[in-house]
Amino acid sequence: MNLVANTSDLSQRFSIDGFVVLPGFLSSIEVTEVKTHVDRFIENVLPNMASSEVFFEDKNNLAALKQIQRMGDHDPWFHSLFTRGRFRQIAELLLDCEVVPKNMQYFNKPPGTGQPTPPHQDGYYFMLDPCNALTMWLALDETDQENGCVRYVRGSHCKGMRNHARTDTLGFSQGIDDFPDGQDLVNEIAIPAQPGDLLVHHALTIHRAGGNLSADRTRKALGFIYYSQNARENAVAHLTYQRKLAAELRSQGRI
Ligand SMILES: O=C(O)CCC(=O)C(=O)O
Repeated sequence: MNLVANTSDLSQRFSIDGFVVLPGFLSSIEVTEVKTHVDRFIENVLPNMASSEVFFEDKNNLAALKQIQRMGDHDPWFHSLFTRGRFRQIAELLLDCEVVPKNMQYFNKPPGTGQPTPPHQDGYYFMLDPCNALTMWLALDETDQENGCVRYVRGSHCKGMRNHARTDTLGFSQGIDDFPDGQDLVNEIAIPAQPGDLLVHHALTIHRAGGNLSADRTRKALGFIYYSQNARENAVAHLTYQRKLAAELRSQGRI
């Protein structure tokens, strides 16, 4: 991709739509390299992580792994991918300032069991003031409506924060409680993706994803969360919520 030639167009589309898609952001060789490191991480690093950072659709089944938190904090290769180079460069371009790399995540929806991602705005989880942040979503598999591609509500980032309420979805504990309202579905767009495509959305953009209805197709992706350096996090409220949630999930035997 020619980053320099496309920068003003990208920024404009991001500010109007609340998301942008960068097809082929990584080459197939680069995707293979990332996937090799994901496999290495799962084999060598994941076994030493706290259960509050690793989620399974069925915690007795490694093939049902659905989410890993803070990969960059646990592994130098992912730390470097997250904090240097092209991903951070795009975040700084779209937020138009220096950024704080906050959380790098792995997402999978295992075939058959991968649950839908509830409609939400990431900013509700982030607890920022102002809510200036973005999430990148890097496809590692071919993704479509059958295996649960991401769906964005175009322009929703301009309409403020919606009410959220507790969900039963592991890894996405809050969802918009009145979704869909009148215009949500009209403005919603499903984004099929190829391995290496990068989707980027603003922290106020409403998004969700279907479950994985396929018999044998995984739906693997990496998420990169960057905050604007001008956004202040309510760190105490955030930590308190995370601890309460982890205690609840542990007492239910879900993590
Ligand atoms: O992978 C998914 O299903 C959704 C990811 C998501 O909601 C996010 O990256 O903010």
